[in-house]
Amino acid sequence: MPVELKNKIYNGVKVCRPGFFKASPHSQSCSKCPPHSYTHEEASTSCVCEKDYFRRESDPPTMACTRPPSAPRNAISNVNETSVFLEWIPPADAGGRKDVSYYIACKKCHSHAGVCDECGGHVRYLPRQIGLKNTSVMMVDLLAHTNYTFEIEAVNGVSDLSPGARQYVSVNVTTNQAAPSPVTNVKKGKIAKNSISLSWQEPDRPNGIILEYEIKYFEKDQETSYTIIKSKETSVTAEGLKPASVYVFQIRARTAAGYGVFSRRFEFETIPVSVAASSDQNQIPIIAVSVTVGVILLAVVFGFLLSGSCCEWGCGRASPLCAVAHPGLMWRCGYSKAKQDPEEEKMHFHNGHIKLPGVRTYIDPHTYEDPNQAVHEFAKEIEASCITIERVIGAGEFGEVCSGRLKLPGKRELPVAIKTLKVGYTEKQRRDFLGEASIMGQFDHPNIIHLEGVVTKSKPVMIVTEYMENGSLDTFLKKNDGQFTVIQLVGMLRGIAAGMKYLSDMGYVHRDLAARNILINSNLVCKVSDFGLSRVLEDDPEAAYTTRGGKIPIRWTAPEAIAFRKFTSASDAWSYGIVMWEVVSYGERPYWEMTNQDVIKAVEEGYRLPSPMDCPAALYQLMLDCWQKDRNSRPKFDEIVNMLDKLIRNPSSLKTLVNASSRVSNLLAEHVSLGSGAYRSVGEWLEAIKMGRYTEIFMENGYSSMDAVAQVTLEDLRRLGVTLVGHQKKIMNSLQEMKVQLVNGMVPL
Ligand code: Q7M
Repeated sequence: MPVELKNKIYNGVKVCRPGFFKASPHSQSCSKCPPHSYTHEEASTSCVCEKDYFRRESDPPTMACTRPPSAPRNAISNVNETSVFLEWIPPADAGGRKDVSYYIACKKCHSHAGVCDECGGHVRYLPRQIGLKNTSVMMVDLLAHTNYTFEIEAVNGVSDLSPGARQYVSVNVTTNQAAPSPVTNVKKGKIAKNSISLSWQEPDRPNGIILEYEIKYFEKDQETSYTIIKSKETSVTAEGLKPASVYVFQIRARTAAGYGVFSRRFEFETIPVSVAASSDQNQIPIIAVSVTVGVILLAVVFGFLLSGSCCEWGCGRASPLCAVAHPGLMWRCGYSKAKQDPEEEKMHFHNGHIKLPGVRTYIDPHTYEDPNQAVHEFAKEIEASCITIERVIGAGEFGEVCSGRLKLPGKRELPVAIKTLKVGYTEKQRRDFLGEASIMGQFDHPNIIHLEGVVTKSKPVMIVTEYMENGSLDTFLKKNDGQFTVIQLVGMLRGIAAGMKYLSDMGYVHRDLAARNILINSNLVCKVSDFGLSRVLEDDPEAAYTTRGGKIPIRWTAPEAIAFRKFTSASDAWSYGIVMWEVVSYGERPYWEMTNQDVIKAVEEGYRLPSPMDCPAALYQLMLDCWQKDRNSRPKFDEIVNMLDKLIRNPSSLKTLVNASSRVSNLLAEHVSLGSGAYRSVGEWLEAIKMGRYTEIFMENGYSSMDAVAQVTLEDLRRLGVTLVGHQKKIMNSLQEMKVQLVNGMVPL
């Protein structure tokens, strides 16, 4: 029955009954109140929204009342230095509207006190902070090494009308190390005929302690020949300039994270000779003397270099000695700043190890005569009373591994992992145990396990590190098979690569990079560590490997390291490729159950692991690049980090997956050896698949072993006279099956 008929008619005008309304007296019919609205009166011109539902002024009265959306879901973050990428999926309930957008609130949190402030105006949001239509955003220009909380709030047209709580999901992240931002404010000081003095302010975001500034200058339009001076101060005087000439200056700062970008160009002009003071008449003899002294100095330093150069030992670009190795360059790059600050550019000698300013190099604790000195050089002594041990989580080579809490005076209590040295240890065991702390203590990077300190003054002796809630990455991935987005997996890999870049920059070769040696925390941040012989209680003893005991983790190790112990950052890059494979396959064992001997042989013959299931083609390509036989062709860790950053910034590049059919053949293609498979001979195999009639033809044509048979193609079968399509299929399918079983380590009995 039509709705209007139920409403009364007075004087020929319809009056709507409760539950119905008529927006205009001219309209003929009454409409039922739209969803989530009601009216208890007759003759209503509109309906009232139910509790917690609203109508915007611009919503027509016929439209349902709506409510604010629920919170966005599954927010994930990816940190790249001081940028954070957030992605989420839309709220489960859009509130009945189509105009859902997102708003990002940013809070900066103090790591120890746990209080947060608004982020302030320095943060940039791409594409914007408010009214985001897409479900992702990037924040740039954050502070380095800072904890941030981002709240992603879903809003719609009626959010403003609702007094209810905001609906958001929050994400905590810690930014990483980053180079300093550019110097922006440069002022000229005293200007003379041959010199210009400058001063500037520290960059807005130093992102660390500024170690020095580099000042580059050149005569305008003569950019190809420039001078660089270095200064620890925020002022400098450039000398030896031509009178009445315009010079262009650019300044950049350096921290432990490296150089920032150069400032914009600042131009200043020296004054003409005529204006300059008359005292300059004495210039010629001064120049003559300086040139003579300069030449003598050069000769001395050159002699020193020839008699035992330090450059091969790895001076960074900041090294003055490397610069003098090229005297031509020295002349232009003249480190004239040495005059201004005799401290700078000096090399520092450190326990007999040469340490260059700004070039952090790992020092092997074994080079210390007294290992106790090494440990106290690199690790903080913690008082045992600051530590509470809570429970045993694993067994180490030297004693138990526990979780607990560390409360240092004036600091917030931290969860920690504690490795203990069991009672009754020998002096060598104590040395080896603490040697580990001397290594870890030299590293400071968000993707390297952080050493809090050591307890050596009381017993038990302990090594205390930060606590990683999710434990080791291989176990964590196995437990959460298939649970992460590709971006989350790439984020994990990015962290591991960043940690490895740091270690390789420090000159440290890991030698046992594997998912079992990566720790993962509750924010899915991965940190490189080295469990050595420690393992989770009740774990399969097979899973533990050691490089310290001289054993080599074959499946993870580059061929040159297995063959002649050539362990380098390039062999670490091979292992990194294996870790990528482990991560994408959620903790699968590389080469499955193949024996170590078979793995070595297969790899030597050119076989590589096939792509894991659902693996983005770009990731598998990167794995294959890491597994190049020629170690110099493998990507360096900085290239790996850059590559992964590109993929993260452009997630659609991860949509192309390695296609299913090429997955297996990648490993096996032409070369698989079926010799160790189920069949001892070609005859036995063909008999088993009821193709015994072809045995003779196979044997006569050189397919006399299972290894040879592995190479057979459909073309070959036709050539051999296997013309029946059914037989071709039977043989090719059987071959493919054997290959798959081999790759999967499931050789049939
Ligand atoms: F940084 C590296 F990678 F370069 C490096 C690290 C080089 C050389 C040595 C080391 N040492 C190292 O990583 N030690 C280490 C210390 C503690 C390794 C792991 C732990 N560890 C944690 N932090 C654990 C943890 C754990 C945690 N849950 O936070 N070891 C365990 C474990 N949990 C051992 C067995 C079971 C659970």
